[in-house]
Amino acid sequence: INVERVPNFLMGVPFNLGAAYTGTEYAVDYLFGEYPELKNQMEVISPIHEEEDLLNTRTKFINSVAATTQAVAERVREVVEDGYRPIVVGGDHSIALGSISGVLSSKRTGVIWIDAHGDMNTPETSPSGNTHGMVLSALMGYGDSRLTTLNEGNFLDPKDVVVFGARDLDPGELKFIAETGVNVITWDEVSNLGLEAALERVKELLKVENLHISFDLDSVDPEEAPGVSVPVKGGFKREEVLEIFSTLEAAYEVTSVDIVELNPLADREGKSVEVVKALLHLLEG
Ligand code: Z70
Ligand code: MN
Ligand code: MN
Ligand code: MN
Repeated sequence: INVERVPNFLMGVPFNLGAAYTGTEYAVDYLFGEYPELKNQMEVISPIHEEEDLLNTRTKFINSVAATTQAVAERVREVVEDGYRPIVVGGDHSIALGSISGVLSSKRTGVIWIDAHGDMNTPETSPSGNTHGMVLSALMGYGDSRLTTLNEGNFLDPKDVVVFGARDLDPGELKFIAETGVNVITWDEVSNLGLEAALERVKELLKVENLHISFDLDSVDPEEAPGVSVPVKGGFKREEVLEIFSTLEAAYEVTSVDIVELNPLADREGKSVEVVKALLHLLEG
């Protein structure tokens, strides 16, 4: 634990238009209900709903996604300048476009993308048209210009990215990975290597000082944490998630974090919100 670390700044973004599913727009209220002290500690960023062309099926709700993530990016930029560490709780994963763009405007940062998915589609390759599946590619400069211009040309270098725990990659994403050289350690690879060795591999791959953790709750085994929009079989155990975060906190300057895709409508027995609480607690150090 780094005792000199800057204080956390908690932000909640109750947004769901990056995904095709209802639920994540209630995540922040749900979290406040389960964890009332948080109400005084977390700033809520209101989503911006723009007019959309609903016949556009390649990049659904893209105007709202662009406007909302822009607002997140601006707020994140400010809190970083003010000396805080932004912890952004969502909301669907499109909000990471805002948080990471906001951080990239002031410093180089590596990104570990902990997710069952790759989120590296483009409008051409996406099987769904949902922008939460296009975020990581947009941060590297690929995709619709309304998403790629947010970071003002401060694109993520594929070498500074590790996708960790993926177990549902689309054909277009596999092609993207091969062409760009993004580092990927799949869920199968983590299982074969063992978590500790897999995290060692992350340290070998990510030679950066600052690290952004973008954590999608669907990376967790749905048997342990079912509160996500599309559960995918397999995934990390709750204890493994905590081990991942503590290892990264010890190895890097973790300068920003996303915790996304909490879907209260699917969170039987409140197991996923417990994971969020445990992570917020761990990040408090
Ligand atoms: C698929 C797509 C996705 C989260 C689903 C799924 C993407 N690859 N991401 N749930 N969090 O539509 O692009
Ligand atoms: Mn995701
Ligand atoms: Mn996912
Ligand atoms: Mn799929």
